[in-house]
Amino acid sequence: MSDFPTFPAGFTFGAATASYQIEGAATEDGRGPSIWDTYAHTPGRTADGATGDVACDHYHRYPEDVELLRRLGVDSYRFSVAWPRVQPDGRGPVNPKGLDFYDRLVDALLEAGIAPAVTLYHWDLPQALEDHGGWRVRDTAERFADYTRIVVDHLGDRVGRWITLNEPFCSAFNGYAVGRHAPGAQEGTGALAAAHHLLLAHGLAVGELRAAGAREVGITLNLDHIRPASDSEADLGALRRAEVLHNLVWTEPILAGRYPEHERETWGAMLDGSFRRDGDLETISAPLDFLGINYYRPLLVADAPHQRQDPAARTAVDIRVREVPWEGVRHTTMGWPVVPDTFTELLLDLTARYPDLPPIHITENGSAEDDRVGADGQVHDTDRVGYLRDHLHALAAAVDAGVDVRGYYVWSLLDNFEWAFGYDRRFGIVRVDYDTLERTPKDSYAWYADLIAAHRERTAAEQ
Ligand code: GBH
Repeated sequence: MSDFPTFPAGFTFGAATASYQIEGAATEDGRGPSIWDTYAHTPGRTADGATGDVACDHYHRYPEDVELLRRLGVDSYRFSVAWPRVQPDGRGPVNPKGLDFYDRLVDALLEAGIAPAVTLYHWDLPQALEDHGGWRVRDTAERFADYTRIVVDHLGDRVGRWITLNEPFCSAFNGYAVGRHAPGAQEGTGALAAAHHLLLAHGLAVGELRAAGAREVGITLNLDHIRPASDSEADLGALRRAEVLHNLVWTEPILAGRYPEHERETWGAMLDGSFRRDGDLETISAPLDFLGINYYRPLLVADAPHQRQDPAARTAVDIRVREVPWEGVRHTTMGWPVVPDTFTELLLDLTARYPDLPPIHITENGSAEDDRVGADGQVHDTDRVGYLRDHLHALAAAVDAGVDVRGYYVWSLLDNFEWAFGYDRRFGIVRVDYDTLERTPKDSYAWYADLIAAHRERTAAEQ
């Protein structure tokens, strides 16, 4: 009991998921294909050829999942809407059956006393839009604004919290430069254009959400706490380049209305690119009610040679940086080092850099662990409990130091489709048996439920 961190009254506790990772029902009720259907069905792209065709079958089992949330005691549930369910071609006609599903889900949540927090885009771009250039082209940002209007017109009477994009870093750079996410491209300027158009899509969507009277509007970024492998000039240079790639390309336009001016050699296209138009940065920097942050692990970086000799062949992530292993700490099954203090430091650094930062919601935090079902049929995931406990303590330390954090969403409610890793990595606080689709709450679920209950009891007593 005493190892529970404490948070201010009114703090939001939640759990998060994303459409393609849990829904399944990939061809049902008029859903169109997304870039992740295409990617996952391409041989060699995902572990064991895993796809989201069935996933957790949440599309059919959502009542059971809402009941799990209710028993957990969360204030809020963060899920994403699949664009290709709502607009199968990414433009034009609306698919009413797709909207119906989110209607049922939102109503079930409200019935259970849980506030829905909707992410409008968690990586499942309609394939039809990718066929016309995807995020490389400006039209996709404009189509996203149309789609946003459709969803907010439909759900805005019942949904208060809106997140435009989840981790545009991943969409732009994993998708169009590293190639380990859909659509699997490895490009230079194409990936930088994608980054800009994602930012623009965010800004245009904020405008639509405001026009519809949305209560709370934000975006979710995966920001990193990055350290140099040494204090050599070369490694400090690598640190500066990595900080632009991971953090500043996103925070500078959104929070300060500008692109980072340094490291011009690497990022000049963001400043001068033909894909930019006057007024874009103004759109992108529209004020937000909150900033969502996903945090998992710190990065250690060192100077490195370019991956490709020919400058014309270089991708946008070929920035002479290599990741160095973080020694002397535990690593999760993602291979990620567990260093909870870096969570506090990230939040303090961010607040120091942007004094006018909007309130923060931690929209994801959690760990993939080597879960085993014990002889008693239960999952005693002590490593995950330790990870959550230590990161919540680190978060409470940031709050105590004055960082304005309003909420925390654990990733994830359920074991699910972990992108290129397929079903091989388990992040859930509820186990999913992928043969029977049976759900079994893990020890971490019980621990999180107890933490929430203790918070309620303590803050009620304070009143
Ligand atoms: C978040 O991404 C996502 O929002 C969430 O969907 C995801 O499940 C969760 O974290 C856990 O990863 O497939 O080889 O490119 C955080 C960034 C994206 C980093 C997926 C790891 C997998 C490596 N993660 N990536 S690969």
